[in-house]
Amino acid sequence: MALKIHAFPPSPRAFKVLAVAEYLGLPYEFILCDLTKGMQKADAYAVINPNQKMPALEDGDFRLWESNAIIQYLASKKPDTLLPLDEQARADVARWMFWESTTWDSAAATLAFENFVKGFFGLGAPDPARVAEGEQKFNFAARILDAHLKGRDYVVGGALTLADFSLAAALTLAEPARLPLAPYAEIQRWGARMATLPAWSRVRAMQQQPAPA
Ligand SMILES: N[C@@H](CCC(=O)N[C@@H](CS)C(=O)NCC(=O)O)C(=O)O
Repeated sequence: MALKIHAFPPSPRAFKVLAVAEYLGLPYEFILCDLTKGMQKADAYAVINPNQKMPALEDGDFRLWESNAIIQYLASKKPDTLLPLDEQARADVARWMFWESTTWDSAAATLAFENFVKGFFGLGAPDPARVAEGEQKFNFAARILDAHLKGRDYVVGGALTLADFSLAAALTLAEPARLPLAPYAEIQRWGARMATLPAWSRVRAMQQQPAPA
């Protein structure tokens, strides 16, 4: 039975899940969880994810939410591809994915909400105080990631891992979220490399498709 992925592609959290599934060539059924229609609030969906948020995954009776947990599960289907077997490299990938959840995603999401999501959902103008807070959090995190990427093509070791997918997903909203990336040449270089992946382009195309009526 194919995996089912419930996702709203414009969201970076959905993007990372779809991009990993595409990269690994895993057969999956894409189920649009259209946030513009409030599909995440449907009773049937709350059974899959009681947080009433997407993304979520179903693998037979097994249900999983939290985008980083989902990509970890997807990678476990193709061992030693995006999740190294070496224990220290694996811990390093986990470190960056936790940092993504606690620090990087939270900074990028604040700016995405103020500068993009509010307009998208007609929720009013960006709040300058929240934008300033988001920029401060983003700059704090971006300085760390940019310094780490100096001299590296990928976040962990010399190969592509889940850490790259998890972190780079936020860059897909860089423009509308107005992420202040200009000072961070290393992040831009690494992000441009990620964008050359065919899996990346395929999910970018899904982001651009209008939701079916
Ligand atoms: N930490 C969660 C965050 C999931 C999340 O916040 N999803 C948002 C969109 S990016 C959502 O579905 N929001 C709908 C709502 O809050 O009603 C993950 O990474 O999966």
